[in-house]
Amino acid sequence: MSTTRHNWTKEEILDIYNKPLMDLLYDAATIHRQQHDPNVVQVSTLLSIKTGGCSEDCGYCPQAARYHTNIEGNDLMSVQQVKAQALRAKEGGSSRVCMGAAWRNVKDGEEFDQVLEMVRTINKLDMEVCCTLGMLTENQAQRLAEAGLYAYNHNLDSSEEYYKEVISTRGYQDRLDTIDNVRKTNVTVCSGGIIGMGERLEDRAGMLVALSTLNPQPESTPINALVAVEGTPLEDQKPVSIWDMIRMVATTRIVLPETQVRLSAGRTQMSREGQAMCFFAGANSIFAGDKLLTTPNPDVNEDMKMFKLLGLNPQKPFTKKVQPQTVEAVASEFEALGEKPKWTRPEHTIERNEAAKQKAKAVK
Ligand code: SAM
Ligand code: DTB
Ligand code: SF4
Repeated sequence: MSTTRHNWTKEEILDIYNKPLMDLLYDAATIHRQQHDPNVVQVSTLLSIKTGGCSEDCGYCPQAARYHTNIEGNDLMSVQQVKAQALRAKEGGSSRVCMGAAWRNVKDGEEFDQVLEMVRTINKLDMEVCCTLGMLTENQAQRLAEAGLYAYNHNLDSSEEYYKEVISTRGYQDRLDTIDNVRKTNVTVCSGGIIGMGERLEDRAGMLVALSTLNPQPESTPINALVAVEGTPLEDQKPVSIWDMIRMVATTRIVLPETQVRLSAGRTQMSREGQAMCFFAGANSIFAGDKLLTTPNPDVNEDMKMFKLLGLNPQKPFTKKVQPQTVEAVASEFEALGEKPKWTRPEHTIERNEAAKQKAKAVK
């Protein structure tokens, strides 16, 4: 049985990543089978509950207000809209709903109260509820936990070094602090990253060092292939090769043996054969739904056909951890603190982000 280590070095991880592919696949699949049922894949449905207009400058993101992308922005969805979508997702075989908001951080007030009600509503449908809302204080994490949140997604996205080349409006430590705040509650941590942003292999390994050092390690780890969206600073990045994706998934499986490795953005570019190799290499979760947040994702029916072809079964909700109890708003033991936390704004200059911003100004 493999043991979970928190002291991996970048060199060790690079050695794994660069192994002959057959050795890498065999090692990853062996660990995968020791820790997980290899024929079960968890299905998460993404729902963009508030789209676009974000104040951050993340170089990969079509929802950053400062870049000119072709997305349709939306205010916060209603609880009823979210409930309807969650029911559809449940019928489609999904065990989890992941609600994403284009926010830098959560602010106490009406909108957050509405999100808490969404969490209560979906938990009562007996589905796992995940949120990804940006940075959180400990009090906000507690309130989400009390509403019945199962997971919080907050990605490290790259190595600490390369993060500075992609985002100038917040620092790596802000991400770690939010993850820490989630860890103080009963909510599970979902944290991973993106490959294909122009990073070196050392940065992919560096991100895995950072994730593996977390103790406990994240319960789920999304591996996104960059979707290069026109108008973003990373619009010209070349698509990630399937071999890179397979190597990254396999390495993640070895370094984070207990986590659920999620095939995330970029699946529309992957063949069924490519995805099958990722499942063999240790991926055991997908984002389902015809859309990710703003970009396309494979059709749900096509995914179910792929599951049938490969003999994969969708994971039942609350297989890994018991369902959290929902506390109603009136019975809450927490109050909104209205804190104004000091998340950092390093504001260093990233040339390609500046260029994309200037291009957008010229268009607008
Ligand atoms: N605003 C929150 C935040 O940044 O944490 C939550 C939403 S944000 C869109 C969630 C994650 O989506 C990011 O951390 C990143 O990993 C992923 N993402 C965003 N744009 C992407 C793209 N073009 N390609 C791949 N992944 C992307
Ligand atoms: C994650 O790691 N990937 C998802 C989810 N967590 C929120 C988001 C992918 C977004 C891809 C670009 C888009 O559709 O806007
Ligand atoms: Fe905003 Fe999140 Fe997009 Fe960054 S990744 S611009 S924080 S929505």
